[in-house]
Amino acid sequence: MRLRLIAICAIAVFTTSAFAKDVFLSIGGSVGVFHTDTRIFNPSSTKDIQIQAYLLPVGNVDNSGVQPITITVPKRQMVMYNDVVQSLFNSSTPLAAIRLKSDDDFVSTQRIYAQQAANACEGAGTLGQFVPGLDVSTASKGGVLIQLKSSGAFRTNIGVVNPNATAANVTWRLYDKNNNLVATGATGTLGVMPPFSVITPTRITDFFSAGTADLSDAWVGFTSDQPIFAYASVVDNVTTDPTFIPMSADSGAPAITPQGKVYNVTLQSYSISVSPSIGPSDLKTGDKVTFHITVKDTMHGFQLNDPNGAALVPGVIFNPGDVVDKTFTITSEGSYNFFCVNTSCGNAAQHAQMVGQFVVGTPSDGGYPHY
Ligand SMILES: [Cu+2]
Repeated sequence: MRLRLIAICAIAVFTTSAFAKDVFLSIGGSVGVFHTDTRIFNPSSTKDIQIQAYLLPVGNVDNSGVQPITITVPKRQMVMYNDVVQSLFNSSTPLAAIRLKSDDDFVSTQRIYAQQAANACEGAGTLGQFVPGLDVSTASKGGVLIQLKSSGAFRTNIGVVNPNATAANVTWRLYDKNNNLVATGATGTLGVMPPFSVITPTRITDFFSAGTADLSDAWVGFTSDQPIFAYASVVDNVTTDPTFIPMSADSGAPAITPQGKVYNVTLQSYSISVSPSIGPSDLKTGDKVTFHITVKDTMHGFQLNDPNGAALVPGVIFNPGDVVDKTFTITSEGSYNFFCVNTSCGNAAQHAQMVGQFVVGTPSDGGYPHY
C-alpha cells in the first residue's frame, strides 16, 4: 500500500514538472494606433489552471522586482485579453514583454496590430502581425535573424528579451547584402542585458553602427553567455505590412564560454585597464587566456602583440558599449604589449597613449627561453 502511494506521488510530481511552462511573449503594448491582443489556452480536459503573468517593461532595465498577477484559465478554454496591457495588467506601460508561468501546460499567442481609420475607399480595419509564445527552454546562446531588410522600401526593428535572473552579455553581429560583417556589437549598452530586461523594437540602423552598408538584404547573428530571445519585425514602408521574424538557433555559432584564465579589459578614454592585473608568475607558455573587453565612452581599438611582435589579438575597432571576448594562447615568456588602434579619429594622439603591457615569466626562472 505504501509503495503504491509512493508510486502515485512520484507520478504526480513527474506529471506536474513535465508540463510546467515558462513562456515569453517578446513584445506587446499600446502605443498610439498600436494594440496587442493576447490569447491563452488551457489544453487540460480535467483541470482549471493558474498562470502567473508578469509585465516586463522595455528599456533594457532590471525587471527582477516585477510582481506577477495570477490568472485562472478554465479547462479546454481560451481566455481573451484584448489590449492586454490594460485588460490584464491595468497598466499604462506603453511597451513590454509578457512572461507567463505555470505548473501546468498552456498555449499562449499574441497579435500586435495597428488600427487604421476609415477613408474614402475603405472602412476602418487593422494591420498586424503574430507574436509566438516561446518557452524559456527554447531561448538560445547563439541565434540568427535572417530575411531582414532595411532600405527605402523596408525598415527592420530588432527586439530582445533576457529571460534569466542574471545579466546576459551578448555579442551582436550585422551582415550586409554581400554577407560581409559590417558591425560587431550593438550600440550603447544594448550588449549588456540586466535580469529579465527587454530591449524595445529598435531600428536596425540604430541597433548597429552600420555606416553606409547595403542592408536591403541583411542578417544578424548573436552569441550570448545566457540564453536569450531575439526577434525582428520587417515593415514595408509603403503598405506598412509587418512580418514578425523569430530568431532561429545558430548551430554553428562560436562558443563564447570564456576559455582559460579570464581578465576584464576596459577601454576608456584614454587608458586600457586589465583586472585583475597580470603579474610575471600568473601566466606561463601554453596558457589559454580570455580578455573580456568592455568598450566605454567612444570608439576604441585593441591589439595585443606577443614578445616577438606577432599579433595575438589582431587590431580591431570597437563601438562604445561593445562587450567582446578575445581568447589567445601565451606563446612564450617575455613582454606582451597591447594598445588602442583607433588612430584615425580626431583624438588620434590621445588614443595612441592607450598602451599597456604584461610580462610572462622572469629573467631568472627556469622556463625556456629564460626570459
Ligand atoms: Cu582609443
